[in-house]
Amino acid sequence: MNSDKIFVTRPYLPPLEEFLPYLQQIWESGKLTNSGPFHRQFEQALASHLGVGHVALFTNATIALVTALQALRITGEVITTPYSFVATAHSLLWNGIKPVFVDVDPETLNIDPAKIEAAITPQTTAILPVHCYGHPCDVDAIQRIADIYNLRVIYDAAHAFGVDCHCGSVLKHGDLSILSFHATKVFNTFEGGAIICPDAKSKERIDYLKNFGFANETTVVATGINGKMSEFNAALGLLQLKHVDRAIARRAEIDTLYRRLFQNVPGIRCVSGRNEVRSNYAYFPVLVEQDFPLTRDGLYNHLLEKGVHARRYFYPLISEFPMYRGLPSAQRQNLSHATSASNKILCLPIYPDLADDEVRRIVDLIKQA
Ligand code: T4K
Repeated sequence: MNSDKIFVTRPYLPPLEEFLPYLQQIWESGKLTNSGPFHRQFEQALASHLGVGHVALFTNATIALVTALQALRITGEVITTPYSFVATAHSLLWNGIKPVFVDVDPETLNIDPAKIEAAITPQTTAILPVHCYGHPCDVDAIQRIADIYNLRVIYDAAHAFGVDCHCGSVLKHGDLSILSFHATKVFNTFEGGAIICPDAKSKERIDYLKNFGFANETTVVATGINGKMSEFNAALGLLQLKHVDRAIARRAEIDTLYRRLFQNVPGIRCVSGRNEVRSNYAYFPVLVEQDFPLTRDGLYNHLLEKGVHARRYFYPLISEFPMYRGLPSAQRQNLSHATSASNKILCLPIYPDLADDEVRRIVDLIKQA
């Protein structure tokens, strides 16, 4: 990777010498995967770090999402947001479920609870919202609707590691929440993910499902998949837990600096969450409004020419991709806020190693555009 370029993110890695003893243990034990000692330790340490009851580790968040839907036996139609990474809706298609897209709130860019009820049909079995950018959804409003219509709620919390809302960890809401530990996330294990489960029984079922459906050596109880996290990834996760609070604190400083530097820059609107008590500063999304001299794509290309690779998360909308665009709910007039945000959004670089001078350079490039 060219070192004078700045990318939207750069994975946080602990000092290599701190990881070597973990590797040595793996080499000595020969236990590489299938719920080994690091896997068990990491599950417990993670649950306590996040303040949640039960954690089932996964090889990535996409397989975790697919498995979560399978675990709850979700069928028919599921209400979700088009404003997300494509894995959110793909997890529905992998389960033979029809996605029904609902527009987002124009401020938070999370699913708008006020629009959910109108999308419910007799086939609806669940809601799959996303805590986009780690900004919590309106979890109370969503739960109220779910309770009235007897729907399950599965949160795609891929961005929401360590985020708290009014009543503690946002991961405690809904029936299940799914985290991603991909290299590009606030907390990474290279690749990885997890399902946050409310009780030991649901964790047990999920653990079977991620291990081909094996309940014991000779009994297969369901058409499970191989979603297990390896000892390598679990060991790295254990070590990363020691560093993550400091990494998030540095992200907070960068977020504050961006917001200060963008005060009085016409046409650049910083996206903010509404419901968080503790944030993780996973992304720094801005909306490039009409009074900015360049279009969003103009600004994206301008930055790219100067060596800054910002990203258009999330453009195109999921509902624009070929496997979704034929759905009635995918029509643009149904998704006007999501469509508008998708055409204006730009996620600027934010990661613990990003220097203040680099943040100033990025903002100067934007001001000069
Ligand atoms: N749900 C939501 C809401 C999600 O956002 C995601 C994933 C998922 C579910 C599924 O989670 P996983 O199954 O992945 O656990 C990235 C990630 O691949 C993806 O995990 C993430 N969301 C999505 C928002 O972003 P790309 O295509 O933008 O990644 P890429 O490779 O272009 O990386 C972005 C930048 O990060 C690069 O320009 C440089 C830097 N980078 C990246 C990698 C992979 C590094 O410096 N080192 C690296 O190893 O999708």
